[in-house]
Amino acid sequence: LLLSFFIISTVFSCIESKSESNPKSDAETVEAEIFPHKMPTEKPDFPMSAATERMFSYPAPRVQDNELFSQFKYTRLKGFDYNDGDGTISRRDPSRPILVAGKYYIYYTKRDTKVPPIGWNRAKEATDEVPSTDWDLCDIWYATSEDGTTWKEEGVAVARPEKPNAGWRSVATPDILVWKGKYYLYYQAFDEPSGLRGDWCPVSVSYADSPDGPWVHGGDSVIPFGKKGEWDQDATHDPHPIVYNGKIYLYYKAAYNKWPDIRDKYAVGHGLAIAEDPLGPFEKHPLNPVMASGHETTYFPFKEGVAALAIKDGNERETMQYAKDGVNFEIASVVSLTPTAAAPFAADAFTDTSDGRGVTWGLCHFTNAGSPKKGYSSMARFDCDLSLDLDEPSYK
Ligand code: AAL
Repeated sequence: LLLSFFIISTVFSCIESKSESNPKSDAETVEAEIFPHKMPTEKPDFPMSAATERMFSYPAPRVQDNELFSQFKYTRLKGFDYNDGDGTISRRDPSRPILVAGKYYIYYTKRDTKVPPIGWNRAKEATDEVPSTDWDLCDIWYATSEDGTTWKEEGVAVARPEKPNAGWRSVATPDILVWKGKYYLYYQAFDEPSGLRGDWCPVSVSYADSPDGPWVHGGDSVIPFGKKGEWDQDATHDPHPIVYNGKIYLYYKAAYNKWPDIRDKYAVGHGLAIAEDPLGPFEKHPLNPVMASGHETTYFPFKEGVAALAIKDGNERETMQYAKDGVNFEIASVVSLTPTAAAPFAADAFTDTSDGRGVTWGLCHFTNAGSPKKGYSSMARFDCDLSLDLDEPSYK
């Protein structure tokens, strides 16, 4: 490590001495003496190693110091019971919290089954009472909080409809949109036990005049599947809307070849579907997928563009990304111990801002994947510093 630091320092001082020509002010001289090895902002024109050259493709020389770098602190939530972790109760994939009349609201997948899930690879054995995966046989519940840590579970928001309506097998993984004084929940609607042919499901929407409901069914297959052979032909997951450029930007994920037999060709992409009305029609962006890494979706307004967190899957796993136009994302920083299914509180997610302020906390989930017999998830809070409004960086 010391050796590589020495080599990098030498390269930088060499770069600097080659690019130096203007006389320095006193302050610059002092700074240059204390910090002699400053990274030049322009790429110099002489031979460099691949690693040194690559440093000029990052938006900032030191990704740890830029605004889209953070560490993450986790806190156990109060107010939720999990039957002593026997796997029969699960809460996962929370929506982003919204603040209404002094109370935060979240919506999430809840499973309350007689037995824990048996696993996607045994999906054929799933019954009306035996779930295949953690998100099989679920309903969408909601909870409120005054501080984001202690929650009160209020009840069901959207229940599984009667067979054969879309989502009769399970409704899961919701997220929320606030638009013109109304509330819209987008969620995955399963018509078969997850794992049977993959994790196949489209997205449905319900809406309400109040965050407490009642929720009215507003449509199914809101984001149309791609044609056969396309990356999102069988699944649209993790719907995640923000308001941007006066429209609804609905980001979503498709995991193709996820299960069961072509796992070596598994890949994940995120798409963008845009609409002028929350009930659609949603038009897919021609450059989809707009993100080729990341498991669940996490997008929020940042400056004039959109920031995203890519976790878990893909070549760019564990990165924060930024797109000035909400479409063409670039790596902004590399992060670790990232929140799974992150749902940050973004006060300006739905205000159509062109000056997004970022986020400092949100919810996520942890999964007890150790034993398939006890597979369940619980929600947690994370705190971070991905905001432009903090005076003192707290988790850099
Ligand atoms: C999650 C999400 C979606 C998937 C499953 C439940 O991590 O990506 O919601 O369908 O796993």
